[in-house]
Amino acid sequence: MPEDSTICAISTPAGTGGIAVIRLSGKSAIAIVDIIFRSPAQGKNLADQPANTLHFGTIHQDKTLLDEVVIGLFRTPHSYTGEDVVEISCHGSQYIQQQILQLLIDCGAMLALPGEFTQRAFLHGKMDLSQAEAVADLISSGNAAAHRVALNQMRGGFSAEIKLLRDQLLHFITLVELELDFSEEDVEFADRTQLIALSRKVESLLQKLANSFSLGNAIKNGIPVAIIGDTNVGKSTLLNALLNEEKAIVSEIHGTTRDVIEDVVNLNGVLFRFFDTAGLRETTDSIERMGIERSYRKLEQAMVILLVLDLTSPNDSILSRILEIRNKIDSQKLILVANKSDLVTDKVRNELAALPLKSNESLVFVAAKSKENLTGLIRVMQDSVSVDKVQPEDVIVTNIRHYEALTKALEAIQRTITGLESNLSGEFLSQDIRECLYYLGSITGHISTDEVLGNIFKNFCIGK
Ligand SMILES: Nc1nc2c(ncn2[C@@H]2O[C@H](COP(=O)(O)OP(=O)(O)OP(=O)(O)O)[C@@H](O)[C@H]2O)c(=O)[nH]1
Ligand SMILES: [Mg+2]
Repeated sequence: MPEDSTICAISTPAGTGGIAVIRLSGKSAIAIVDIIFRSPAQGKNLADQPANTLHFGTIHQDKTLLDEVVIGLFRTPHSYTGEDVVEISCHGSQYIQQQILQLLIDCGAMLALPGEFTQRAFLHGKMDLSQAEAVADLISSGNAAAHRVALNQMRGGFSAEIKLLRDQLLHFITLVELELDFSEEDVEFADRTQLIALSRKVESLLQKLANSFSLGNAIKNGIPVAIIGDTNVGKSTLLNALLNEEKAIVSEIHGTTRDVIEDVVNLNGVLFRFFDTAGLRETTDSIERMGIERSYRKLEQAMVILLVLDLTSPNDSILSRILEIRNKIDSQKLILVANKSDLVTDKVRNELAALPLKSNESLVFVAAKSKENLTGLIRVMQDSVSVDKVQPEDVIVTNIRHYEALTKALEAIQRTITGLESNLSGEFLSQDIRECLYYLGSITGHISTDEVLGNIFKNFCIGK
């Protein structure tokens, strides 16, 4: 039980830094540290000190001095976990960190499990489940957009949206269930047209949140960009240039790349996930054909498509490829990357530049081999995605668990609407609304099982 035990862990990353922080949480946190801590002020005990204060002193192992430290003192309920919390800032030596940790365990503290500090914060009502999950996202956020979205979620933006939905549904269900209580009298408390309007509002909010997941996922894991085109046009050369690394094999032999090659890179603060694919051509080679099928699959899954064109190829083969790919995509951004600019004259370039483009298309001239105009291409890629336009207050779903719950809640509210429209009895309506409430509750942790909690917190690092 969290109430009984006091946990401890090193909260700073493994390795040697200037300082390290060892954290304790629980009823005996202050008493345990008092055993090993000595203040320069005679007779000073941490137990007598007020909350939110810092104390300089030393830590002793038996009679020998181990380190000079600063102690941060927090008292229940005003701490990260909601319990008494002590943070020991010591020097960064791994030896010192381990010795202090061992001393704390000898004095009765237990080594914390991954995420146990945050789990305790959740159990003590300091944050709901989606906020706790955002802590992990915030720690791992590696770009500006991911940071903004995680911070908003941790501070309760997403929870507030879910609470709003829950409140509306609770109002709804109260009306319907009241009606059930008075079923003998055949009264109708809940005006059906009003209920339909309310359900539609809930439906559209749920839909908006669920739709935000593809952007949320892109922010967290990188915007999926497929590099597509004929064989030998320079797709792998372009991938390597973007990654600034010799990731894929490049050669003048057609059909060099046969499988999808994937890597993530942060370009000017936006995370992109590139997929270099097998070149498109007619082939009798069954392995190559499988590779080409994968290329088309990546084309469907990507948010941005870089269709690489070899400017030295005949004009009509370039055009027919553009037409083919155009017909295969709908809302995705298509960037025509006219490659090998270094090998052609202005006349060739101008011919392609005269091609009328659709609103979701752009044309960029590059020479991947010499990295010419790579910055121009990166700029067009960035402009084509809304990731860096994400505002701090935008609620964007980044977590697959939340997305799945939202989808289930959406299905339930859609059933409710159908039910209302076909005059279904209150009993059945209330079942569907309860289901919708259940899934919303599972996001914030109003409804949770030990199994769900275990799964979420085991992915945290120890010390958080
Ligand atoms: N001159 C010039 N050559 C280039 C350029 N980009 C690529 N190449 C050359 O074109 C050839 C094919 O490049 P790759 O990157 O392997 O082409 P690919 O599209 O990945 O080919 P597949 O994997 O076979 O589909 C290589 O010899 C590259 O050096 C460029 O901008 N200028
Ligand atoms: Mg290749």
